[in-house]
Amino acid sequence: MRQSHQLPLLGLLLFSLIPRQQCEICEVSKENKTALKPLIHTMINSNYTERIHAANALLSLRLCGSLNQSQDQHLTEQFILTVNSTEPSLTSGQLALAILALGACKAPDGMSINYSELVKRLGNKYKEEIRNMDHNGNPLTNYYQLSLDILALCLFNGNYSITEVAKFLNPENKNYYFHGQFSVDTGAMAVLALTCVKNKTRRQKQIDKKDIENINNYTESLINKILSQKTENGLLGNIYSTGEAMQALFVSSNYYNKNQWVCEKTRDTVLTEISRGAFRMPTAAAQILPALKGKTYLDVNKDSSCVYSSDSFHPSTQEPIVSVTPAVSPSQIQVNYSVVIDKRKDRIVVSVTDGSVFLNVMEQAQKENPTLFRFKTKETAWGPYIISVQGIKASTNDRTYWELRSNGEHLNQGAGSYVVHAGDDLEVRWSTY
Ligand code: CBY
Repeated sequence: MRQSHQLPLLGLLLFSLIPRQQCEICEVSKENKTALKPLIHTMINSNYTERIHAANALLSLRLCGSLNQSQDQHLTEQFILTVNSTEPSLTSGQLALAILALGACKAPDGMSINYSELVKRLGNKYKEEIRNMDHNGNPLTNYYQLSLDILALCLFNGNYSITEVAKFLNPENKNYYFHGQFSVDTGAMAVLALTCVKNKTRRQKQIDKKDIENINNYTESLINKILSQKTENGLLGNIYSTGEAMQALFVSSNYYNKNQWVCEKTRDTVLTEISRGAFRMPTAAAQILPALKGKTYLDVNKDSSCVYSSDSFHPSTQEPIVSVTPAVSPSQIQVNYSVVIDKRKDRIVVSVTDGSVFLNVMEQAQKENPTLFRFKTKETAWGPYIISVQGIKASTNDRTYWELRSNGEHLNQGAGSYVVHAGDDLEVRWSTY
C-alpha cells in the first residue's frame, strides 16, 4: 500500500485508540424543539417578585441561546444593577447563581462586569458557610448552595481549598439528606461542583492524590445515589430534581453503565410533564431546560461568545403556558386544614374558591382564627416559603421547618403552587429534617 493511502487508515486507528468519554446526552430533537417554547416563554414573561429570583432563568436562557441579542442585553443589564444593589443581603447560593448567569457567555459589546470583585465577595460568603459548618455541622444555608458556591468559584477562578471540598462533600454527610431521604437536587449540584474541581485539578501540579481519590469516590457514590432514586417512568428523584440530575449524569458518564440509565425515557417523561403544565413556575422551567438542550452548568464560559436566537418572544404574540379557564364564576370547595406540632393538632374546615393553592387555604384559616393559624412567609425563587406558624420559626441551624402535607403525604410543591382539591386533608407540620 502506498504511504498516501495508509495515512487515513492510521488516523482512524489512532482516533479509535483515544480514550473517549461516552457522553450520554439525549438532546430534544429539532422536531420536538417547539415543545420547549412554553418553558422559554414562562421564563421570559414571568413577573419575578424580586429580580434576583430571575437568576436561574437568566442562566438557563443564556446557556441555551434562547434569547435574542436585545433581550439578552436588556435582561443582563438590569440584572447587573440588581446584583450590585442587593449583594450584601444575598445568600451565598444566590450570588453564585448570579455570577453563573452573568458569566454564562460573552456578550458582543462586552458589558462591563467586574467578575473578580463579585467572585471575591462570593469567596467571603463561602467562608462564612464553612465557618458555620465547623461550628455546628450545618452550613448557613444548605449543601445545594454550598455546591453552587464551589461550582461558581471553580468556574470563575475564585479561592477555595480542594482538601476542604473533599472533606465537606462526602456523600455520607447528613446535609445531603432530608428526613433521612437522599436529596437528588443536592447530590446533583454536588456532582457538578466536584466535576468542575476535578477537571481543573488535572491542569494543576501540586495536588494531593488523596483529595483526587476522594473526589472520584464521592462522585461515583453520589451518582449511584441519584440513580437509586430513579422512578419507573425514568424521573430522577421527582420531576423538579430531574433536570439537574440529568446534568450530573451527562458530566459523569464514566461512573455508570449504559444500562443503568436510559436518558431518552427520562427525557420523554419530562416532555409529557411539560405539556401537562408541570413547569409553570419559572425556576422549574429554568432548571429543566439546559438538560433538554444537552447543556450543563459546566458549559458556563464568560469568554465564549453568546449564541443568540432569532425568535423573539413577546407577551402578546405567544400563547400562555396555562390553559385559560372558562369565564364562569368559580365554585367554592371545602378543605380541612391543620397545624400540627408534635401530638397537638389545631384543625379547621375552610371554604376557598376552586383552583386555590395551599397558601390561599392558610390565608383563609388565618382570617378566621388568627391566634391558631397566623403565619409568615418569605419570597423565594420557588414562590412563598412558610417561615413561621403560630410565631414558631423555622431554623437552618436546628434543621427545623414547616412541612407541607396533603392527605398524609409530603408535598413536592410549595404553598404558592400546590392546587388543593375538595376534601383534601392539608397540614403544616413542625418537622426536623
Ligand atoms: N436553592 C436552595 O437553597 C434550595 C435547595 C433545595 C434542595 C431545593 C428544594 C432544590 C432546588 N432545585 O432548588 C431545597 N429545597 C432545600 C434546601 C430545602 C430546605 C430549605 C432550608 C435550608 N436549609 O436552606 C428545606 C427546609 C428542607 C426545604 N427545602 C423545605 C421545603 C418545603 C417548604 C415548605 C415551606 N415551609 O414553605 C417543601 C414545600 C417540601 C414540603 N412538602 O414541605 C419544599 N422544600 C419543596 C417542595 C421543594 C421543591 C420545590 C418544587 C416546586 N415545584 O415548588 C424543590 C425543588 C426545593 C426548592 N424544595 Co425545598 C425540591 C424538589 O422537590 N425537587 C438555591 C437558591 C439560590 O435558590
